[in-house]
Amino acid sequence: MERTFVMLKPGVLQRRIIGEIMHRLERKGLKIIGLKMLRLDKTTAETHYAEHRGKPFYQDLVDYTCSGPVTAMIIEGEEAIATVRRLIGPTNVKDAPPGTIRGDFAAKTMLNMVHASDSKPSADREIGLFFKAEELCPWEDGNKEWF
Ligand code: FUP
Repeated sequence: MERTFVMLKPGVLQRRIIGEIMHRLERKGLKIIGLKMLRLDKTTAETHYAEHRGKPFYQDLVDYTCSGPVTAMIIEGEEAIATVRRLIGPTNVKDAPPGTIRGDFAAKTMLNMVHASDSKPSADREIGLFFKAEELCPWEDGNKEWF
């Protein structure tokens, strides 16, 4: 079992598709074990995207991420990190095939709807940045034989 961090960016809320995106994760058989809405301050957004500091899109990215509430989730499942990344699709929305979240809903890479951790170290770091230990809600899965 693996845990990953997923953040629905402000555009998901603006477009009223939080339910649609969560539905895609759930119907794959992934488990939501942490969930909250929050508005990021600049420091948290800069920490989250620290690897991109200095790149031409960095400031716009931080500003966009702080422009409205985000929906933060911890998702659990077998190979959850890679599975969620596949459901989301490539960073560049022009490369994102139909059927992926970015392929279906995003027209601009800056506004590509969803962030998901790309590795185990990133997942651990991002879960720690966004969630306190007591905010996690692990649960037993009665349907696990199906997935
Ligand atoms: P991802 O892990 O797929 O979210 O992609 P990155 O961490 O490489 O990029 C983070 C965010 O920066 C993307 F979601 C959108 C933005 N970005 C751009 O706007 N232009 C780029 O060329 C690359 C990333």
